[in-house]
Amino acid sequence: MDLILNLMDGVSMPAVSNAWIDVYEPATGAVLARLPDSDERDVELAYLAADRAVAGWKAMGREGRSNVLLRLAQLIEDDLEAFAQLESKDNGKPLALARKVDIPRAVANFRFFATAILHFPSEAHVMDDVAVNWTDRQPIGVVGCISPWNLPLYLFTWKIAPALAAGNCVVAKPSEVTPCTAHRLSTLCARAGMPSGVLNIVHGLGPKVGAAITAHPGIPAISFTGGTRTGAEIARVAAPMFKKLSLELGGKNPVLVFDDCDMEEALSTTVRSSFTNQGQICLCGSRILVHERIYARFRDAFVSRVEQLRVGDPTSPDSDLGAVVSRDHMEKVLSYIDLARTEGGKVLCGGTRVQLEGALSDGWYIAPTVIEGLGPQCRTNQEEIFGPVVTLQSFTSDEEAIAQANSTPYGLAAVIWTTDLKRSHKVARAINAGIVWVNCWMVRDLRTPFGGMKQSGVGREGGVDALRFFTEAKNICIKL
Ligand code: TXE
Repeated sequence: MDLILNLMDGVSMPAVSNAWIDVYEPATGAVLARLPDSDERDVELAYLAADRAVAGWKAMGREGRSNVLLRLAQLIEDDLEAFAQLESKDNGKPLALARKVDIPRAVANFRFFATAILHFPSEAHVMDDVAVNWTDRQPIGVVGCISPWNLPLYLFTWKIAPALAAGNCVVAKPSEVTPCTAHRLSTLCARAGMPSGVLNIVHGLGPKVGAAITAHPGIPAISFTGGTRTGAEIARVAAPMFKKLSLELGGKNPVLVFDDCDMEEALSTTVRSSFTNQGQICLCGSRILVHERIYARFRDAFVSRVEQLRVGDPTSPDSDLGAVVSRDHMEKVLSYIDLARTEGGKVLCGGTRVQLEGALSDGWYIAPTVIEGLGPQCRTNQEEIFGPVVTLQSFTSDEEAIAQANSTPYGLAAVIWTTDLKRSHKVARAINAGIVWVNCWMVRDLRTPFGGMKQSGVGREGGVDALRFFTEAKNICIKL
């Protein structure tokens, strides 16, 4: 049984309570590891270690910090296969996906911000012969990074890389559901030359450890990715403390398929945008809106492709979908499929738990599910399901498609399929979402602002947006 340990001031250690929480393997339902059941005492120890390390880490300078993060990236890349196997085991996602996306992207996150910090500009504003202003961007100090279970190492590093590059020290909390790769990363920090206390990882439950980080008076900035409800709770605590907040929350993303689209491209990509990572990516497209002229053709072709998808052993190269992340989440997703039926939806394929054989018989698998016959305002089309479940709806005009796309409390991402350039500009600008893809999905340039509006979050990650979040801007005005 693997023991996950906290990283405290450069030392791997259990929680002060010496209590433990079980971590499960979604593919089999078996206990995979045990996790420290940390609490506010561990958060305080982590904060003190980070606070002690701030001056030294800042004094290393951008180049010094960049070299540490580049070495860490290389150590992860050298160990990619082990990280990928661990991520797949911990999250239930196909091993092929962890190998191709999750771990390479964690490496890219460190490399991107290790170099971005070297080019991070300050501005100057010259007031004729009166004065010159320059913007001094200093690290905040100790920052909190709280991450979810769907892309564990990918999103954990998406936060800590810019925080560290900018010169902050970090108190981080990965999801208690998928702690394994963050723990493996913690064993590489010293080898990368990262001084003790620069990165501290406190494992445990959100309402205990995450809440303690959020409420800690010495941690003035919190970067969070997770559910909208949790984001609201974090904001409730942090707002009266005037903390800086970056909240990357849920989504209910529309895919708009116009009748002039490249049908083959739209079909093959929409299968991916619906079911990659078992639909557990906040950027997945869960509401597919199709022009009525091509609705039947698209629906029939889409369903027949979805029926070909194989749900199976995450370690098998033949599996397109693995297991969803937990029993609770499986039951939540299945309850939404029941709700869809109750609301009058017609399940065109999937709609059930998948029972595998042998050691996998207790795993948490759901068949990729396509539902039609529901209106835009029903709960199934308003609430985030965050599993392998999509709905199909039709529209008759650009205006109706835009109205449907904008008809939920979320505003994270959207996909538009059309070959009409003018329409793509018009519709993309009319959709209330932070990220809009046209004729593609999940094409990501790390320099771009990443995040959503409405109940999908506050603030943007990525590129200079992340470096500006993790620094304080000071305007210094000097008389000429
Ligand atoms: O979220 P939770 P989950 C969304 C996705 C889905 C959810 C899945 O759409 O809705 O996140 O992640 C900690 N104070 N996104 O279920 O429960 C918890 O321990 C402080 C959107 O994990 O919110 C975990 O570490 N922390 C996103 C983390 O918060 C608390 C991409 C997230 O847990 C806490 C990925 C509390 N009171 C998922 N309670 C995007 N937009 O990019 C829990 N936590």
